[in-house]
Amino acid sequence: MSNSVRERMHVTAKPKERALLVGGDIYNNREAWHIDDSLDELALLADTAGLEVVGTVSQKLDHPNPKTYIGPGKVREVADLRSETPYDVVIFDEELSPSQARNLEEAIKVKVIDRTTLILDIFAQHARTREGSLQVELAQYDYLLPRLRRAWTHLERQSGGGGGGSGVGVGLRGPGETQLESDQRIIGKRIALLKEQLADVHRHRELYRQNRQESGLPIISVVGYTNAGKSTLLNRLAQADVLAADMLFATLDPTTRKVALPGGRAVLMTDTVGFIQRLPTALVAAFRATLEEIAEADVLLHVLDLTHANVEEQFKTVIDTLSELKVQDKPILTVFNKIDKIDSPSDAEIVRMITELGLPIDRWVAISAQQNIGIDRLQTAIEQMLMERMVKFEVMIPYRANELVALWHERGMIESEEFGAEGTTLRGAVPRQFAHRFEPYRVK
Ligand SMILES: Nc1nc2c(ncn2[C@@H]2O[C@H](COP(=O)(O)OP(=O)(O)OP(=O)(O)O)[C@@H](O)[C@H]2O)c(=O)[nH]1
Ligand SMILES: [Mg+2]
Repeated sequence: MSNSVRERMHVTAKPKERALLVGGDIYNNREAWHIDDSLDELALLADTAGLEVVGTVSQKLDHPNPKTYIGPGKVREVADLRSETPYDVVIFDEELSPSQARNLEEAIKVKVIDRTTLILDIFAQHARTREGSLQVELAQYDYLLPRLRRAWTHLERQSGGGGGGSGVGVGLRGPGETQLESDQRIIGKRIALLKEQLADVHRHRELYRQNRQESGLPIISVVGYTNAGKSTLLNRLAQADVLAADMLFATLDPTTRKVALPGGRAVLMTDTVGFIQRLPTALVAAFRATLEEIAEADVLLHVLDLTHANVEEQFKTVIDTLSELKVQDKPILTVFNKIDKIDSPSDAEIVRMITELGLPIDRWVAISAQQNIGIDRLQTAIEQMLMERMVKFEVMIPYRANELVALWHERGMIESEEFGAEGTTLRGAVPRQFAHRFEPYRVK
């Protein structure tokens, strides 16, 4: 689990572990992604984790086989394939039960992991902050605990119980393996400790959050599918330097930056972990505190890669995830990104593309975060949405209450300002949460 181990894995030129991908095309699963798209995404995940994908196998199924997920014939086919196309690990595109994984490993005689383990592994590699690392470790242990017997028997057979041997491969980079029972006890303790430490971190975060709310600046959360361009957009707007990279889950830890809008107002903008279809429940649970920050936002920017073949599926996945987090009713501005990749990106062409998608979208803008296209329109749209969340007022504030004038300047919009004998007359709008403080001075 140490960072040095992880880092070493990336710099050495050790041959990559070879992975065979397996997916079940479940009949009747209409909500789901098309099997090929899902397997393409799994290949990207494998690639991000540093594996080399050597092949893909899929099977049409009425329902998953309770023992081995895919049918027994297919299991044999996968095992036989190994002499022709050697592989070191098999990755299933579905969450496997502990017994399914065990049966599969016995039949195929190679390490078998699932989509969830792979995602957890990528998160472990990408976590940078203490909170991020604690959350991932907790999710890994939670996921691993019921699967421990399998990990133990598997390792015992493979490397004589040392757990060393072929090194820390994907899916094994988690907790160590000594003796099963004491392991379970140790892991139980470790989970308790992690939860305590996380609670501590969250108390700090709570303080930080209070400060932020007292700063009174509007909060904008940038959400969206992984690799849509969220960090690139934040970097563009805030001249920040968040890591933006062509890989899945480049960002794990939330970053907040102050962004000045052209109208003179400042907002706080938060970039956070990207979503993905079937985000493992263990991760959602571990990252809940991080994700719950989205609930604080005044406006959500939903960044979508308009040029992605699965833009529709990605859109739905994000909306579903937002509903799970109970923030689907927040004002959302949909930001179609990467329009520089479109051949003739005339406004008409983009409107046609977006209309054709037929997504239930209220408001949107099209931009290229990377090529700096449409950023001014985006800023105007953000200002407009914030404006709608404000209350119009005309007030006469006596000089003795001058701090309210300062507050208005900082947070409100001013249409006119006149200085009279008794005080300042202001016309414009202020954010809803401050309205009660101006109410006593209303002119009309
Ligand atoms: N062509 C093009 N590429 C873009 C644009 N915006 C972002 N990208 C690229 O898309 C990839 C992902 O960008 P990120 O900003 O890391 O995406 P993200 O949404 O933060 O992704 P995660 O943090 O992994 O969830 C990077 O390679 C970016 O350079 C754009 O407007 N046009
Ligand atoms: Mg990012």
